[in-house]
Amino acid sequence: MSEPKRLFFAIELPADARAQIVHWRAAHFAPEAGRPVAADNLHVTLAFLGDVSADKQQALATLAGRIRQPAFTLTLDDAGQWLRSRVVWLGTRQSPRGLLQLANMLRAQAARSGCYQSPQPFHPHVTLLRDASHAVAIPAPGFCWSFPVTEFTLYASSFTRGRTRYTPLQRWTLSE
Ligand code: 2AM
Repeated sequence: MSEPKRLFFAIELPADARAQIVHWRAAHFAPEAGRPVAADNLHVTLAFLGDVSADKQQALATLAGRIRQPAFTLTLDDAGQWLRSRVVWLGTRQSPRGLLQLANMLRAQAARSGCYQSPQPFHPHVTLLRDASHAVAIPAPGFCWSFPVTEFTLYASSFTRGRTRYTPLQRWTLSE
């Protein structure tokens, strides 16, 4: 039997947005502010699933395939720091309704399938820095990345040779 995989549903960021965000991050945060998340790993988590068996992965994928949701535009125009989890994040001042509906649906399916879901409300974000244990200055408003979200992705998270890697396993298209 195969080992369980650590899985999560997320929104991928377009490559040009990732490149611009990484550039902006380097310009605005000192190296000691925290550990930068690799450009390839920048994403918005929709639902964290934890360690999942192959059978449960299949069941969750089938449920995800039943979701009928319209595409939406995501605008990343907010940033902040959570000292408790020691992350600096990029977020959105106005969450599109489609994003909240999609996350709610995936989180409900995950909960019903027995994946623990945090009682904390969903706060869509892109983690930019980890281990940010000291308060950092957040850049003044004015930054903005906006892109259409036309699909969502099931990712596997692995940790090998000291590096976290997120591997896309499967994608589902949102209706136009
Ligand atoms: P984070 O970026 O805010 O740390 C893969 O680990 C993704 O799942 C990350 O985006 C991470 O969020 C999120 N994640 C990890 N553990 C989680 C948990 N227990 N509850 C919710 N999200 C989690």
